[in-house]
Amino acid sequence: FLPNPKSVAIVGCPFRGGQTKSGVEKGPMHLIESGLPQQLAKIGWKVQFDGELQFEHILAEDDPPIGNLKNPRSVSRVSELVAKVVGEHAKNGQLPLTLGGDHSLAMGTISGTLEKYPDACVVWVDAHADINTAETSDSGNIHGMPLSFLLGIGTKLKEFSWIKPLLTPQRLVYIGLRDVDAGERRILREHGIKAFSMHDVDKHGIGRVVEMALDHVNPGRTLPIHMSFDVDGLDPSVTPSTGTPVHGGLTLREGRYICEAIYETGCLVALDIVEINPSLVDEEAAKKTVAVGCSLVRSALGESLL
Ligand code: 6HN
Ligand code: MN
Ligand code: MN
Ligand code: MN
Repeated sequence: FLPNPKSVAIVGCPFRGGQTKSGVEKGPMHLIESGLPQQLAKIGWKVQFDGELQFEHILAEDDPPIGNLKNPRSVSRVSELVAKVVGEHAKNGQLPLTLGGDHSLAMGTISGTLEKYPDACVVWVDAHADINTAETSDSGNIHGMPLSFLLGIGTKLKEFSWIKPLLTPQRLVYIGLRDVDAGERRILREHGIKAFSMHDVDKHGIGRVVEMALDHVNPGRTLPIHMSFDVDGLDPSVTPSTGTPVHGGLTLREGRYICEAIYETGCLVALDIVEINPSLVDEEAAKKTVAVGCSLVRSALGESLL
């Protein structure tokens, strides 16, 4: 499925409305300014980047909570636009690389991918399951909920009616989980969704975990893969500048290994790197987190393959 010649379209999404900490909207520009497009060109990719998407004009002026959902209209409109842009690039035969921004954007990116590849599977790397519904969420932050919308779990809201719940539970797999809310555990169990926690990584090693994850969602390695990578899946010592850090995460090598192994399948069709917040901690931490973000993308696009 990898485009030939290798062609990537960078979709910069300066959006923070899925959570409450400011700064995550600056993630994409930091990745760009630290040289990500040039780095990808250097490893053989034709890179298209026409500037970040502009969201100001579609952010809802008046966006009171719906139930406990914060900024629901803004999140919905932004991800609807992202879905269109990602879908277009996929249809053009490019690999859409979405730079976040918070993880609510994945409603858009995965919708865009499924538009072109209805049978795509999703590899979700994260400390969190991001599968709360409006009913189970304590925070009301929609970045903790994108997968419930994509799977069609929970109350349907007319504000999100553009989302086609095309993702199925058996096409989703997690790696890196270690902070899963009680309601989310229930959802994972009820829907039989496969998750590899940090406990599994410690027990089996990352090589075996990625193999088991792929055997579950993509047994013959014949289906397209959308990888959605939340940098808080890595340990906070590796990616400190992120909004919801959780100790005990993946090492840099484990993170890069996941990316390399996905690239090696030849099935990668779309990639998200989200939740880098350069305004948190300090400048050194931000630099480090951005550099790690770039390295994950390069690994997913084949840098380490000899
Ligand atoms: N993320 N489970 C928590 C919540 O608010 O629902 C944390 C979500 C974090 C989301 O990191 O993308
Ligand atoms: Mn997370
Ligand atoms: Mn939690
Ligand atoms: Mn996430």
